[in-house]
Amino acid sequence: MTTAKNKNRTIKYVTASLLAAAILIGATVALYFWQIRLQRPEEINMADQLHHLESAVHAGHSRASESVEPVSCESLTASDHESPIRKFELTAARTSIDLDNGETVEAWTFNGLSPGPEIRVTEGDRVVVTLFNKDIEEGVTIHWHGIVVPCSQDGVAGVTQDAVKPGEQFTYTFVATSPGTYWYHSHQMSSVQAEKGLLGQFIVEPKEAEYPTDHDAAILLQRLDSSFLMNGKTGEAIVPGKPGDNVRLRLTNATNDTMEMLVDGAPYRIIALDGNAIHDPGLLESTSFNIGAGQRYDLLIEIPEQGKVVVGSVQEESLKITFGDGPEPSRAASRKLFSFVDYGTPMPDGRTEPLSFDQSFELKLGQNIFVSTINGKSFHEIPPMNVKKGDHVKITVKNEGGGDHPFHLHGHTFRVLSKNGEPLKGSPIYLDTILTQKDETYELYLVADNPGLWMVHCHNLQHASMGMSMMLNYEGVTTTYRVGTKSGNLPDL
Ligand SMILES: [Cu+2]
Repeated sequence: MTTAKNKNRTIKYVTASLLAAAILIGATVALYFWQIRLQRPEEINMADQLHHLESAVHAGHSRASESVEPVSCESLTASDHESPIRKFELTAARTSIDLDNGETVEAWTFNGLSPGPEIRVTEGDRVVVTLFNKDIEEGVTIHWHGIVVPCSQDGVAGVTQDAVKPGEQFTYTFVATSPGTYWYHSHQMSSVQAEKGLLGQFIVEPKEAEYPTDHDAAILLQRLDSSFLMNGKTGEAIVPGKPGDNVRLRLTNATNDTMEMLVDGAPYRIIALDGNAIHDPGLLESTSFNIGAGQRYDLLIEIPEQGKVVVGSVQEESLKITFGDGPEPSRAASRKLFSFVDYGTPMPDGRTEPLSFDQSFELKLGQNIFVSTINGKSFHEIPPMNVKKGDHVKITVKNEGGGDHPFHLHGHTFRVLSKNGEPLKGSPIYLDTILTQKDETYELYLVADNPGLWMVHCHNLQHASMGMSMMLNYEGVTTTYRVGTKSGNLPDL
């Protein structure tokens, strides 16, 4: 009797469990396909998506609408310039790479390398880069991360150009006006192509050095398939130098993760963020810093009389840059975390930002396991931020969870006004990518001085591919290119 009852109960329990599991699996599959559909629309014009709807993100006042002459993104090119021309060629190809840890990776490379060749030019140079695609079937582009280029040269598939297919080529031309540390990567299926290896560093040296520098080393952190690499190595990278030398270390985070970095063996200064100089940067000791995905930190370190300096990753202990000779430094027992809120000093001219803005936008970044959202919407469903040339624009970014969201804007640098309501107290901070962490709010300010169609997205490219990607569009700018499965241009997939 009891056994039959138990059996019955078991059957009921199993049936209920199976039913619950089926519902859960069904919902998961439905959500998955909904997300796939969102990522792969058939055909979208990113210049006029939802222009007819009232912009949900628009929270400020708008100037009286004057009619603006339409102009195509394609026609916005580098102005004629008498600057010296620097030519480069980058060929994208499938390449098998043998790593120093013995693993072989089927990578996608520029000129057979990942990272691709370091491009180093001087402030004011006219840069001409021809991209060839040998055999990447989905097509390739190059986006110049952080460099302010004209719209037609921004390298976003389906917005500023078509993806360059095998056997095709595309030539980028722009003037490197601002010295600093930048990088480049494909912006066709970026979450796939950057991780497959289509990226590299781009350094614009200043005409006149701001700091005495004996060695200038660019170091790129990347993740190639499952391995974390620093300049292509899974282990130690060595920078030359002798005691007393000043080393400028240009660190680029091309991974999707926030990397906490430590400097042991010497005090250091953070002299630039995203290529923008810090005013009056102080010496830091026993201080680590978080470099968000897409960001760059320039450090200045003097090699001590005795001993090594080690710049290492907290999460990936094997990843380190070493310079100097002698005993290994001991790791600081306790450490502070760097914050730009009170680093450096304000500019002596005390320049402040306008008290009123022509446009104000509020962007809430959110995420669940399938979708990443801005104001609850994803990708082309997010109304663009529409601006006019000359607008003073405020963007408030709120991280409402789901992880770190390094927020990246194309075509501009912005100034950080405040963090969690607290105005910045030190040096003015200009960035193109700001690391936002859970529950943080930042107010950003920019002058709309570069007409075009500009992507705004999370630089955890996985999040961008899951929908955390939108546009900042200038009124009147059009594009002949289309995003979607019809054209094959899928910039953030
Ligand atoms: Cu994100």
